[in-house]
Amino acid sequence: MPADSDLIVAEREDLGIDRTLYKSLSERSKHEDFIRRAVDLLVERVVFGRSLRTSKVVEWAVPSEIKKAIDLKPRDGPISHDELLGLMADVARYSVNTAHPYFVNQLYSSVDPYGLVGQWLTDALNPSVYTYEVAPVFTLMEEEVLKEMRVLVGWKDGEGDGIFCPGGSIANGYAISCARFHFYPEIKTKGVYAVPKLTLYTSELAHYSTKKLAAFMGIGDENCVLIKTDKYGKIDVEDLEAKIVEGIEEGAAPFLVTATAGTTVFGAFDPLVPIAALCKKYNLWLHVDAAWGGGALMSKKHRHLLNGIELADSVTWNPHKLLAAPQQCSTFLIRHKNVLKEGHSCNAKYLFQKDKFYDTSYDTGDKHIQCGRRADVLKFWFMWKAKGSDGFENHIDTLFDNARFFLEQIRNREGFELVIEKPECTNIMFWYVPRCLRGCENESDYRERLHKVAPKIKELMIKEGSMMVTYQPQGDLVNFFRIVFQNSALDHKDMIYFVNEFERLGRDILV
Ligand code: ABU
Repeated sequence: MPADSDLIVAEREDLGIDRTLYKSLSERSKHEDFIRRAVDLLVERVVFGRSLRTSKVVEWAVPSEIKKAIDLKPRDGPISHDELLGLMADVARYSVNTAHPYFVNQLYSSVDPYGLVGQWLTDALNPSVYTYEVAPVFTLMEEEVLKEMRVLVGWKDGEGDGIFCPGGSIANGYAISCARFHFYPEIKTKGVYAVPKLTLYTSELAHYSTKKLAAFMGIGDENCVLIKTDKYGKIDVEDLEAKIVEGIEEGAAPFLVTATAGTTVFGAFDPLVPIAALCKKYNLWLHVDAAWGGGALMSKKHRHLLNGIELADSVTWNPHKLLAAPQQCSTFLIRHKNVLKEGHSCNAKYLFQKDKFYDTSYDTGDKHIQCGRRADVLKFWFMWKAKGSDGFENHIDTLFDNARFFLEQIRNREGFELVIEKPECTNIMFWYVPRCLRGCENESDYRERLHKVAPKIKELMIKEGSMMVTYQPQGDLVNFFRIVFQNSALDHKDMIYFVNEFERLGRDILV
């Protein structure tokens, strides 16, 4: 009597589909043609086809259209290689074209050619970076890359430790965890019941992750105290000290300040030197969230923005942001050598056996809260090899030059109003004022009407696919655009394109 699996094979062969293709191994006879055609599709239609300025940034479709265009439901039976290639094309077609030069919507953009190949190599090798025995090259590569990043931060000889994390939010969470363990090591065994009421401090314009992770880690988001900012979006150091003192007087235990080097919306850099002085005075851990602005450390011309970062206890730096590494590539760097390991290790015997035949100090996975972990280092290392530090410096200098050029273009152009006169990073914030609102600034409903402009322009740009730029309100400010530059393939002509495109889409809208 044939086994069930043989029956299934026979049944599917009737339909012309080889049912043995469920086996998870690439075999030249079965997969070579498919893989080569898939790679060809990726190279031609995704990589090169989607980075042309003449193509659309997005093929907008409502959910029902995408559901109709792509059979999203997993099915009982397999489909053919030709059908799979068709699905690939459909997925690409309806996905946002983040490689497009006019995708300037988020704090990441472009698909760097070397980063992409590095990522493909990572995926083909499919490592999980927890032990040296399964990821020898990546373990050593992480050590070198993270050390070089610590040198750029300014810690003597690159001293300390570091890890690649799944995103900047988690890196900011590691800062909370490490700071807490540093001051209260009993937290690891006894939990939050054994420590005083902890408070941490960050600016009202900081990334929400510090608040979120404070909640996640049992500190409570109300104990993440938000500090006022000035008109540039920088933390108000006097308010910071006042709030720390207030916390102490109320019997709380302040332990951490998270300063930001490149805030998410305004791109503001907090004044790190006076913040570090306060941290020293009150014996607090200083973490710098440089997820966005960290890339500026690679430029002699712009690294002054992060003056004082060398005084930090820890730093978040996401190469997938300003340095344009592919998603995702986030790091947490720490000046204290052993805190990550001592604060997080669990010594699972099935992974981190101490009696292995090699130097098990290279089994670095136990200092992470993750177990399985992608090798996000390779794409960044590969980019660094391909471009050199000099290439990254040119990249950063180009971004800042483009941002300044764009700023000067809109500064005196009718219809454009700057939110921040002198933005520090490569995000520029502005309102676009259509003709119907010009001269109405003193009317009572002006702000309400201006608030409606950005969503309307956004809808037009998305439906045409001509560019993608995000907008948001912030505090008392009604909706404004934030255009973000981190693709160094853009030039001044592109900056003029953006300005003209805002005028074309927005000039005559009615609100
Ligand atoms: N850290 C995520 C930032 C999201 C964005 O504004 O692009």
